Parts: sequence; C-alpha cells; structure tokens
Amino acid sequence: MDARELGGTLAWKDRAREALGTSRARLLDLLRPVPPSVLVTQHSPLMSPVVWDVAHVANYEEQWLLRALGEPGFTGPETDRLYDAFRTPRRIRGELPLLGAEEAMAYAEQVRARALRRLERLNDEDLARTGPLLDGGFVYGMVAQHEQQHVETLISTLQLVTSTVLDPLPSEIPLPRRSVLAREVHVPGGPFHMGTGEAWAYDNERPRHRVDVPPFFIDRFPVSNGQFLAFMEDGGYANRAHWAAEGWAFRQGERLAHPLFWRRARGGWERRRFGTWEPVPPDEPVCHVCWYEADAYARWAGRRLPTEAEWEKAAAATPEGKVRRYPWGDAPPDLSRANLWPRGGQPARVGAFAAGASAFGVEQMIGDVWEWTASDFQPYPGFRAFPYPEYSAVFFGSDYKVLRGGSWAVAPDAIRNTFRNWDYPIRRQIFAGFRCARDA
Ligand code: AVJ
Ligand code: FE
Repeated sequence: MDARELGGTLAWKDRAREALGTSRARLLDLLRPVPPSVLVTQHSPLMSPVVWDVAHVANYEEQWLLRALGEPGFTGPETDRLYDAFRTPRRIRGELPLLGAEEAMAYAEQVRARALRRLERLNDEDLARTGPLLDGGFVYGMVAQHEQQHVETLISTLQLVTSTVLDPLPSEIPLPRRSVLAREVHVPGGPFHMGTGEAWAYDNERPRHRVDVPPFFIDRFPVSNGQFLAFMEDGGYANRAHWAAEGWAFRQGERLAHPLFWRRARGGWERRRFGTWEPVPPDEPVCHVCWYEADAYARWAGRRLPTEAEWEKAAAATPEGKVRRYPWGDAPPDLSRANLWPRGGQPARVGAFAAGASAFGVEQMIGDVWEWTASDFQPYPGFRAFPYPEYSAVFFGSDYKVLRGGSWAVAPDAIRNTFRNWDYPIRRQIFAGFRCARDA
C-alpha cells in the first residue's frame, strides 16, 4: 500500500462508510415506529408514498454506487423508470405498482451491502478509470446526502398525516435568556467569496467566486411565531399592498390566513405537529409559510428578504475577509450551535444558540427552519452540471426561490453555509421560515 493511498483514498473511504452508515440509521430510525398502512399511502399530491422514497433511495444508490462504478445492479430500466423523480410525477406515485414496505427496505439493504463491498475493493485503477465521480469520494457523499435529503422529505410527508404518527421527542435544547441584543446586525459592504470547491459539495454550490455585496442589515434571528402573529393581527393577509401580484392571487385562491398546520382555537392559535394539536409557541421561528407569505411579512415590516449573497455573506464571511464552513467556524455542528436532525422534532426557541453565531453575530442560520431568500435559483458564473443535469441544472430559472440554512429535520452531513435548496414560491409543507433584511 503506497503513501498516496494511505493519505488519499483511505481517508475518504472512512468518511464515505461513516456517512452512508449514518444516513441509513436515520432512515431506519425514522420509519421504525410508523405503521405499515401509513408507509404505503399517498397522503398528499405534493408528497410521494413513503415506500416510493425508500425504493428511490435504493435505486439511486444502485445507479451511482454500483452500476456507475462498473458493478452489476439488481434491477433495470423498468425499476429505474418507476423510481425516477422526473419521469414519474409525485401526484401519481400512489397509483403505481410500487414495492411494498418490506420489499423496499430489502432492496435498499441489498444495494447497500454490495455498495459497501465495492467501496472496500476500490483501488487506484478504479479512481483513474472513473474520473471526477470519485474525486475526494464525491459520489459517496452525493448518495449519503441524497438519502439524508429524502429523510427530511419523509419527515415532511409524515407531518402531513392527520393521525398521530410520531411521538414528540424530548427537546434537549436549553432555554435562551438573551433578549437584550439588538435584533438586527450590520454587515459592511465589499467583496466576499461565495460558494465552495469542497469535495462533497453539489454542483450548484460551485465554483467559489467573488461577489460584491453592498452594506446591509439582516435580522439576528429568524422571524418568530409571535412576530408573525402581529402581522396576522394587523390584517397582513387581507391587505393587498403587502403582497406581490402572484402572491396575492395565490393568497386569494387558497384563502390563506395563517401558516400551514395552524388553526384558531378557543384558547388561541394551535398548530398540528405529527398529528398532535398544541398551542403555537410564540418564541419559536415561524415555519410552514410560503415565499409569498414571507415576502408579504417583510413588506409589512418595512423590510425585504435577504438575497442569497447577503445570506451567505452574513453566515460565512469574517470581517478579515475569510469564509467559514458554518457560521461559527469549521467545527461540525453540535448541541450548543445548531438544531439539526435528529433532535426535538421542531425548531428551537429564538436565541437558543448564542454559540452558533456568525462572525457578524447572526444566529440560528443553520438548522431550525429553512430560510426563504429573495433570490431565484440560478447558476453561479462558471457553473458546470455534475454529475447529472437533473440534480440542479434543469431547475435553474425564475420558477424556483432559494432557501438557505437547513431545518431541524436536516442532517449535519447535508448542510453548510454554501448549501442551496430551492422550491416553488407557493410551497408551504416544507420546513421553511425566513428572516428579514434591509439596505444599509
Ligand atoms: C434540493 C430538496 C429540491 O427534493 O427535489 C432529492 C433534493 N434531489 N433527490 C428535491 C433531491 C434529488 C431536491 N431538493
Ligand atoms: Fe431523490
């Protein structure tokens, strides 16, 4: 064994094995308590039956960690088609001849066992032959992050089920006691380096490039339920002046009057969490609002949503002109810094993570709720689709808005300052909130 293998390949092989092990454990832990009837049902046209996601995760791994690496798979074009997110739209997945719960799990297990054996056998020749797919172990990072992303997707599917499917987990996050800080933070103008070239980053985060960001103010914390209630009580949903034209049409058509999963009860507002109704906690970041609701709130407050570049600069940049992987630095997330999966099953209170503040003092940027930004999902200058255009490239344009920072249902391996998520501006079932900004 030569030094190159010791320092290079073997180093990422351990990381790959660990990431795959973690993502699979998360998937199994999530689904273990869920009744089989819930797993096979399509609960909403917006979300697949759980069994589709499980077999899709297995099929994706079969394609990338077996067949793409010259290893025989277990299935062929028919299965690929059934579990292809593009050729099979979500709303019809419940009517398809899908694998059952046990079959889908067995499929995932079979693929994984073979993929791990393939990983053990990988050698320098494979690396040379396969090219950039294996640079730094990229394809393993891609498959592990993909599985983690589907775990979050499954959590939002389970949140749509009206019967109690998950018991609330005990929250390990301490109470904040820090109401004295100014609620917004000034970020000076000037260049900063946006994006990343790190080995496991997705194509849409690349390449790192210089952007000039004018000075701005950004909220120290995500907007809370209590703040959002003030907007509601001030007639925010009924006042057209706050709404973008398409947002107003959507609000009218859907009769929006409060975040998704909320209802007005005798004692005040309640929200449904995994089938259980409970009072809305006023000091938690607001969640399950679409981009139009976030945008309307910001206008009502005399502010606006931050652009992606502003969000990332506030999270990653230091006053000395360096960039960090997480707001607090390069150390991996822990309980004192961010609320990520698996934790309490809900956002933590505003102010809970003083130790997670960015260099500029902005808090709770990673975890708790995804944050809608003002920006459309567009490629960075010099973007190249890799390894396939259906991950990012086919979504570029003005149809999708970018979300940043990850939610409490996101795994640590699938979030960093540069990570970009996107969705339609009308979507509310995702774990999305927002914070506001303004020009300085
Ligand atoms: C990045 C969340 C928009 O769910 O469509 C999952 C992630 N890509 N499988 C999605 C993804 C392929 C993607 N989002
Ligand atoms: Fe997928």
